[in-house]
Amino acid sequence: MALEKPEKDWWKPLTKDERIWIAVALVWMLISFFYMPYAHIAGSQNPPDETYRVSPEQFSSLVDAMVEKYQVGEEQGVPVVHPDPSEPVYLKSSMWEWYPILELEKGKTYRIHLSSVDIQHGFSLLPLNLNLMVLPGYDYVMEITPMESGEYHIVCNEYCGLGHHLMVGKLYVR
Ligand SMILES: [Cu+2]
Repeated sequence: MALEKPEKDWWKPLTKDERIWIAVALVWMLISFFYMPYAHIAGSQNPPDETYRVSPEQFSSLVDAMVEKYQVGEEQGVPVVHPDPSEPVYLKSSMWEWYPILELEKGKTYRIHLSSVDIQHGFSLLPLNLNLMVLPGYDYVMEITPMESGEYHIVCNEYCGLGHHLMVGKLYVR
């Protein structure tokens, strides 16, 4: 097949179907456009706005102090910690581990401090859809009140190297 010149008058008026689809796309685009600021203000799904600078060394020592005070068990070398809701709770991410395993009480409100001691990781709480970026040098404070008891998993959703797929932590709600 030889290449041919395009038709001179390639433009044809829009058909009815095309007009409908353009209208649908336009309306949907406008809904999305206005919904974003609305959800930011009215929805309660914003990422935490309480953050602090923290060095990996400082953060590690806060984690270790909590583990020493509230450890109640151990699973595959990772301490299980049952912290006091009135005190800050720390969760450390590193290649390729969430540390420690937290055991929380249903209906109590906790302030969980999240940070990484090496590179960027992603906190993803399953089966809930709670996702946060975890960065070295920053302490993110998320306030949570678990409402259902059970066993939850924390998966890393930010590719962080060879062991990324093994980076699964646990969280218990009793
Ligand atoms: Cu990771």
